[in-house]
Amino acid sequence: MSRLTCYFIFVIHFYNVNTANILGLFSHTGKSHHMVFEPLLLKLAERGHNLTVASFFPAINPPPNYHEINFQGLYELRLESFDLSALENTNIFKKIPRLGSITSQVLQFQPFVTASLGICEKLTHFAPLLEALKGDYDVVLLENFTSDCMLGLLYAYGKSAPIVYMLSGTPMPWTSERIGADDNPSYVPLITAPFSSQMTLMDRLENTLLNIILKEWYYYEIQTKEKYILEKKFGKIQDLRELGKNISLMLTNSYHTLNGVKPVLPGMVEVGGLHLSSKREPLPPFIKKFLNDSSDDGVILFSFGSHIKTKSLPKYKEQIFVHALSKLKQRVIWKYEDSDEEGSLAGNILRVKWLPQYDLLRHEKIIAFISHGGLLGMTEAMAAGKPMIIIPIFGDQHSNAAAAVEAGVGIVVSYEDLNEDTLSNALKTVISDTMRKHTSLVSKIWADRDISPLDKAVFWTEHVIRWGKSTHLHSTARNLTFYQLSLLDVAAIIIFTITSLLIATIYLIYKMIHIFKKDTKEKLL
Ligand SMILES: *[C@@H]1O[C@H](CO)[C@@H](O)[C@H](O)[C@H]1NC(C)=O
Ligand SMILES: *[C@@H]1O[C@H](CO)[C@@H](O)[C@H](O)[C@H]1NC(C)=O
Ligand SMILES: *[C@@H]1O[C@H](CO)[C@@H](O)[C@H](O)[C@H]1NC(C)=O
Ligand SMILES: CC(=O)N[C@H]1CO[C@H](CO)[C@@H](O)[C@@H]1O
Repeated sequence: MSRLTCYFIFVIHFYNVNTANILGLFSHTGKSHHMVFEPLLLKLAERGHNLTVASFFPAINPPPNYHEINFQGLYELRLESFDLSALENTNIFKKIPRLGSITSQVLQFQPFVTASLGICEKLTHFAPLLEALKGDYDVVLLENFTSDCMLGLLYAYGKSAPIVYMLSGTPMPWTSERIGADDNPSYVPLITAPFSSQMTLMDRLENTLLNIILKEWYYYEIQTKEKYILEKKFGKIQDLRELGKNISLMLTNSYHTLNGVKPVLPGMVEVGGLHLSSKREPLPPFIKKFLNDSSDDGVILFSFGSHIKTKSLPKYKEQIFVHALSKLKQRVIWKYEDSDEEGSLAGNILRVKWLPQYDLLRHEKIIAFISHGGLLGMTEAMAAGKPMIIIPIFGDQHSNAAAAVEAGVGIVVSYEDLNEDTLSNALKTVISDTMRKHTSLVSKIWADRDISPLDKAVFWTEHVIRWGKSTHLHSTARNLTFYQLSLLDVAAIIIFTITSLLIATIYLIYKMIHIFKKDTKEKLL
């Protein structure tokens, strides 16, 4: 190819991508979800694309080619709203080993039904969104979590733009099958389950049952009800489960070094870490001073993230933390909303209202992280190479934690059975030299990639813009039925054939023995 052709191809290609009109639809109300995708949206804008973004979290100082539709006020935001005291006496099946685990994993999704349907109902009447849906777009970016309302809306408006699904964590039980990615429950733990990829027979039984139950739950509790809401306003629309198969690409906020190795397809791109910025902001002076004044033993960071209300921690549990932490040589910084502006210091523990988590994790004085297992915080700790104690509470946290343990960068401490001894032992391990060295090694492997996660997300989004609506990144597994995919029909034929042969052989042998016996009897007579 001549240099000139190259140049032209470059120009055409650049021009082509440069003019893309991008629609981003993010109707989830958790801030942490949006934080993952905003860097991609801003990067796409920086590359000259024309963005229209609908979300609950407007960007700060967006560029002129970044147009926003603000969902704020449509629904209550989930910021520091999760009340830990609700966990004290919930599920009545809790005491029954497997049943308790299965029911609580299904039940924890129930609040999402109300939220997703409530949002769907409001969105179908939200004029700014409906106005934006009239525009022409080259690609639509969607967050997928617990709703497919947007898919139905796009369908109702006859939008044929290709769709890029963004997952703020590892895939939900009902997402992999959309593009035909394998989620074989024998070694792919469900996002809600506390399993690593190595499961016992009973774990696999639980994992398999939940895999089936949650897919059907989603179909009947969410997709069918959302379809009903949409049809009230727009008339007949296609089945949302079918519409889900028309997406072109999935970006998942995970990376196998931290989240475990799972089968991925070309259409399932792991971009875990895309929200991390290499920029560092100066630390608040009082935190800086606290770090500076600490000894060489280092400091431990403790945060339950942006969604959990720390002060809802029952007093007796708070005391367990305080006792275990005050015995340490290390100092502790604890994110605790109910503290003074300048932090509340007691002994070696500084409680702060808010903390610049990633900046702190990268600070050389911070040696370990106590976390609830939120994926963003864990990704940050992984990037910074700091080992973690994980106290998973709900949602994907149990599986995030199990994967981190498998990777050797975390220790799980149960929230339900929290006590001073287990916590103290976990602290001892996590600040040990062995664990810190290993985590630092895994962190380097995690960071060693062909291309940065943000550039990767940009590349694949533009790939979809260039090649339009097509499913060339999917596998045909998505069109197979359950029995075809699990080869139950083939197994049936094999088992039938073998059994028939076996029966025939036994029958023949029996017959021959019979004839032989008759023969000898006749001879003897
Ligand atoms: C960019 O998007 C905005 C808002 O959706 C739209 O009004 C405008 O016409 C678009 N610009 C171009 C050049 O397509
Ligand atoms: C989904 O894709 C299939 C196959 O490409 C196509 O026949 C169908 O019309 C699409 N449905 C929608 C709603 O785009
Ligand atoms: C922290 O300590 C270093 C030297 O140990 C000193 O130069 C710096 O001014 C101190 N910063 C603060 C905020 O106390
Ligand atoms: C396409 C899609 O499923 N989008 C959904 C992703 O999750 C959010 C949060 O629940 C929904 O509101 C979106 O509609």
